[in-house]
Amino acid sequence: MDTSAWETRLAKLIDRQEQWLAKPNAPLEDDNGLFARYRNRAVTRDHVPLTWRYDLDPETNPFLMERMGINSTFNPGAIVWEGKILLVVRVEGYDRKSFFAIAESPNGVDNFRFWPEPLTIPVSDDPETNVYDMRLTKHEDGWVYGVFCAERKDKTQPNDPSAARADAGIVRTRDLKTWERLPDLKSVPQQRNVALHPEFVNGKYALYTRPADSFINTGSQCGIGFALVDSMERAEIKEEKIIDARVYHTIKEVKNGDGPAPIRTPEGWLHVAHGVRMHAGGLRYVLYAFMTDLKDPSKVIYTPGGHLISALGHERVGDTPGNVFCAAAVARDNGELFIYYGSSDTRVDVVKSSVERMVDYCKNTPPDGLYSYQCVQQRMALLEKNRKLIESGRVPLLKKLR
Ligand code: BGC
Ligand code: BMA
Repeated sequence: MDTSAWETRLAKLIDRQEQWLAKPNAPLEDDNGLFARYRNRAVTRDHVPLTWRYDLDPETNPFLMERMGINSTFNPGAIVWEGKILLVVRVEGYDRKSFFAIAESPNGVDNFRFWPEPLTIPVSDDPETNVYDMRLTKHEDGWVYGVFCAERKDKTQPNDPSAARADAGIVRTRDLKTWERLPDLKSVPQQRNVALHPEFVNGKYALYTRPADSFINTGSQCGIGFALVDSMERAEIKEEKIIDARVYHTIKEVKNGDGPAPIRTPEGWLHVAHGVRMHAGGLRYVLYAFMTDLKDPSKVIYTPGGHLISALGHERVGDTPGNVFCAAAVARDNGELFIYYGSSDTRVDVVKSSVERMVDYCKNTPPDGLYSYQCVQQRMALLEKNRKLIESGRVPLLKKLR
């Protein structure tokens, strides 16, 4: 073992990571009036501490090789905590198993640093093979809940190694350090993408659900559901109603699922969800927004048409090219709103908007016209309105357009 070469390599690894973590982030200029993307990714696998990946003993790791690599960091849940923004990141090892780890940033856009250890949340009596995509909810009952997908091999189909079942795992904490595991959500259909509403509804806990007949296909089940449960300690879905259905030839034809717990705004609950369609290249995941009524959160009031965010540029590159997926959005007291999303199941990206802008977007963007004919009519209406404005001369700069 060449001690000086080993140490030089270690020094380089440490320096390189520190530089990466400390890199300031900045919004890009070319925003769309609704949100701004950022120059750098928020969290990548290179953010993961070296101590989780390398055996740092020169005796047992003379080549200083990365024995236990991290493949990706994505689909976080988020919370504002003591003035900082914390993400519970889905961290996936080279072994394809995910686990959760908290990354903390003072401003929500850069300097995300993982806490010293990953979360070691207790497994249930029937241990899941994989856990992922945790939605965090600061509930009015005083607990912080995490609802995530707990995936197990489907033991009724022993001869098919791909047969699996998705259920909603539930944990809760008061300090984000000690996590109590509660029984999984009891549900006849499979459940992935479940989020807990932050307030009681008619004295009960309210869940946004995503029932599915099988592991990949939702089958006869039709979209984002809403269910009331008496307790989170024995949560069981007895009845769920679909509040946001899948629709033919839209961004949510094949599947959809709610993202983070909705954000309270003066004009309704703001949701960021994902919609999926199928095409020759596979499943395509995009993000969309909708709002529900403040008094009755199961009542959808605004449905801006089309996607809010689809993968662009570097976001298109990764393990599942072209997909974006969201389980995290936070609003700060000053009205700033950050949306965190996994791009191509590879890293965490962030955009900045505001509650005011998102509400304006939801209220004033026409819903999907559903037919090409209607969609071109919507566009013609816009064009006509603009034409009249140009002719009126009210906005002199518009003379440049025809
Ligand atoms: C993967 C998820 C994926 C799901 C359905 C799971 O095994 O870990 O990322 O969403 O399968 O395709
Ligand atoms: C799903 C999700 C995500 C993932 C997405 C795209 O079904 O649960 O974990 O980001 O597929 O692959």
